[in-house]
Amino acid sequence: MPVKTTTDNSGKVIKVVIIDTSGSVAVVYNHGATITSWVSQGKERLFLSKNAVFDNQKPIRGGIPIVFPQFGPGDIRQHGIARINYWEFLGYKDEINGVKAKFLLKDSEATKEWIHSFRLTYTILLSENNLSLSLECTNTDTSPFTFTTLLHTYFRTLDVSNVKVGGLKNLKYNDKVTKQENLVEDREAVTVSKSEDRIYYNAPETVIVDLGSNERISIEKKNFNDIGKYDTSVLFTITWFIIVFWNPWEELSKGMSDFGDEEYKEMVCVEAGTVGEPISLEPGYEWKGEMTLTVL
Ligand code: TA6
Repeated sequence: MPVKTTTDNSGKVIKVVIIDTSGSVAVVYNHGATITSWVSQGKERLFLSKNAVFDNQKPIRGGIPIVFPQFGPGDIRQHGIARINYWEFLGYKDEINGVKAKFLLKDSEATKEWIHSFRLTYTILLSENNLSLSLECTNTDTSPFTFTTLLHTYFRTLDVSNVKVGGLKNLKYNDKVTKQENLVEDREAVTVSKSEDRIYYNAPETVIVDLGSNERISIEKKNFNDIGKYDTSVLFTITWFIIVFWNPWEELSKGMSDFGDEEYKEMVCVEAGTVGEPISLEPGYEWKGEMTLTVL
């Protein structure tokens, strides 16, 4: 059985376990449709804090939270409403290239913090070495809206001092720790030895995350920076492809109740999204962004 679901007393699907024939497993909590585990080739690839809270109030600390419709602080809560709301499980399909599961978040009383009408469809395709994630946002409102979105991936590492992220050299970035902007990365491999919070702009198609212990994962974007307008109702706007690089390090993580002591040594966030230029969507139009994680 490629998908196992857990329901609450009211019959609501609250957890979905997706299993590929190769033995890869992805676990999705419908609290934010957050992938909390991705086991590929027998190894857990994502970090999940031992203090993560599953109370349907706080976002889950770890896995792949969905940031939508706002990256960071702003008019609504930090990182938006998608990662703290219940998503409907739309079902799955056992396909040749893996198992595909779909989830849906629509505007409701629970999302009214963001005033717009929208549909957000999340498609997870799990296969032997890959986890492909696709977000489609449709403006079901009567007026245009803008949004930013990002997949806030927490990668697991045995030792953060061995992490090297390749593919960011020569990119412009803003450093949210030092508050410096328009810097240019000059390293072939970006490493972590202190609190880091950087936004790299106009990232390449593929970024390689070397997690040490011979574990490397590529982040391949598709459509996150689509340009042009198709002759259907699909508008692929010109968007920035961003990589956010974050590790709170010791001091900041100590201030987070859902971050265990020393856990900062076991994770690095390398996040794909479009948080530079907000995406503007006309009524009836749809935006789509895709990311594929591949174990190399
Ligand atoms: O992605 C990096 C970041 O924006 C950091 O600034 C930090 O706030 C992190 O996200 C975690 O945010 P959260 O709201 O999940 O604690």
